[in-house]
Amino acid sequence: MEHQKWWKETVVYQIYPRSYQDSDGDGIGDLPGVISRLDYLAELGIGAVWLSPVSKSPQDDNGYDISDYRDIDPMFGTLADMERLIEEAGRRGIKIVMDLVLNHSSDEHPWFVEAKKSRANPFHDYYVWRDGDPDSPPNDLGSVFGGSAWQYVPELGQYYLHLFSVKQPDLNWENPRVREEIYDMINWWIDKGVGGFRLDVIDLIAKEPDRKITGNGPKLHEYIRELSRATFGRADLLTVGETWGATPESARLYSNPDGSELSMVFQFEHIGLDEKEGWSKWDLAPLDFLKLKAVLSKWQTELGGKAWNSLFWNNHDLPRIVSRWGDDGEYRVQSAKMLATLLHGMQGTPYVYQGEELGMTNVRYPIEDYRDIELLNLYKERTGRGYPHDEVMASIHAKGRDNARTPMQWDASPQAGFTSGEPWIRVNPNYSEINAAEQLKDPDSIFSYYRRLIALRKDRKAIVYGDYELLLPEHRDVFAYTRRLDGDTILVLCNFYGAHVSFDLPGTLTGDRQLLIANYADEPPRGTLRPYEARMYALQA
Ligand code: TEU
Repeated sequence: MEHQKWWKETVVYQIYPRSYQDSDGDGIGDLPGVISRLDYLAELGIGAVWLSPVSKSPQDDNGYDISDYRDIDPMFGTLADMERLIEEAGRRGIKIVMDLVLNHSSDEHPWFVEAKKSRANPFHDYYVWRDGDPDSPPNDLGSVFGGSAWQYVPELGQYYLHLFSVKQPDLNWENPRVREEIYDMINWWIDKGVGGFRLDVIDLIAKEPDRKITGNGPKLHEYIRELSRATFGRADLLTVGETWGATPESARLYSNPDGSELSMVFQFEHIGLDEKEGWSKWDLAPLDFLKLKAVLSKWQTELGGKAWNSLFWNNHDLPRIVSRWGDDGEYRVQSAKMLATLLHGMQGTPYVYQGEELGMTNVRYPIEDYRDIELLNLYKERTGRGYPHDEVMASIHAKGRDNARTPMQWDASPQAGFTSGEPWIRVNPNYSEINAAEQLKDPDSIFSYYRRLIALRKDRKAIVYGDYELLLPEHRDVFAYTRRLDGDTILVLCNFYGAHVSFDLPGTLTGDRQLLIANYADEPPRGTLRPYEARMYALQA
């Protein structure tokens, strides 16, 4: 059986602080706001909160551009608020997982301010510089947010590398002093009692820009092992790396059970399955369902016993899953519950992104109402290149990151109870129907369903540690699998679409069974499922 670990048995809830709860009426969520919602989180039953960055930042990329790693941005509160959050959460059995942005800093970080002063400055080498002429960048490496990844600084006659915005210069991990500074900072946070870290784009830190290698550089695992040894390796923390380029092979290194690297990584192979192959996330294609089954199952079996999966549909960069692969119209409630069952039944640590537990949906705003730098750059770039406005908006409505960033829908009062002021981004107009206050009272709500799913993990070890096996790989509507541990067999049956379906299970799985959870009140005839129906059973041995 798998090594037992607290972070395998828990469910993590991601909070995007600027959109969670505002406490002071400035329209931006903050730490006292999060503290005021800890009882809600305790009721849901989660064991850890991953907090998107709250460090000091000019907010060019909503906090993923950090100018002081050891202080809290005044918009979110103070260091004392952060300490209070760690303590108050701890009292409710919830650990705080911080977001570490180690690939780049803000250009307003004192290191970069110094680095830009001269080539001889002791901080110059903290970043990645190349000589060049004003109109010929070192090469054609592109930024994830559009345009060149190189920015010219005339006073130095040099370019610096920024894989994200120009205000996010890449740190130079080849410089041992950079690594030491980072380790000191992480240890400082560990001593404050955080429960773990999510490591932003950690697979980019070992880039070799001259060879146009960005992800998975040759020294990547060496750096991560050093990082772990110098910091979190000494404590029993949850560490999760964001790795867009992970493969099952590399994940077995990142998440080696010997503890030399990280607890687990976020892999994104399933996330790209509704894009035109070889294009970008904005170039839409219908989801290939058979491939989704194959990809998720491959990760289950290839990591089983050798590494540990993270399980997620959503985060602050992704559209809302119920709008994406469920049905946010007629079957919103059923499909949200089905998607939850499918994911939480697998082997790995589930992550719930704020509002997912309410079935919050995507938005369709006019361009003026969006705030995200990636989306706004895309709009400018594509309309500039002659793409029709409607086509660009269709991509934005489907995939824009602001879908996930609209304010949390707490209740039916103005601004969904998120703020008493003007929110930094418009509230989804459906908040009077979809909100936490309604769902807390309703035993059939999506919230109540998540709470039961999360509770189920706590009393069925097979859901946490059991071996996974996919059933019916060729079925075009049904996603079915088993989990087995020491004679306990769990059977998960999900209809991924909105029509009635039938299927045949292998004879060994058709005996007596006990229902653990389902999104319809009564049993369907054996071998059939209703629209978006999900059922989880324990099979009698
Ligand atoms: O995201 C990494 C990243 O590559 C994303 O920008 C992703 O490619 C994009 O959203 C998909 O189009 C991390 C953070 O999660 C993201 O919020 C930050 O903007 C980014 O790093 C830079 O720190």
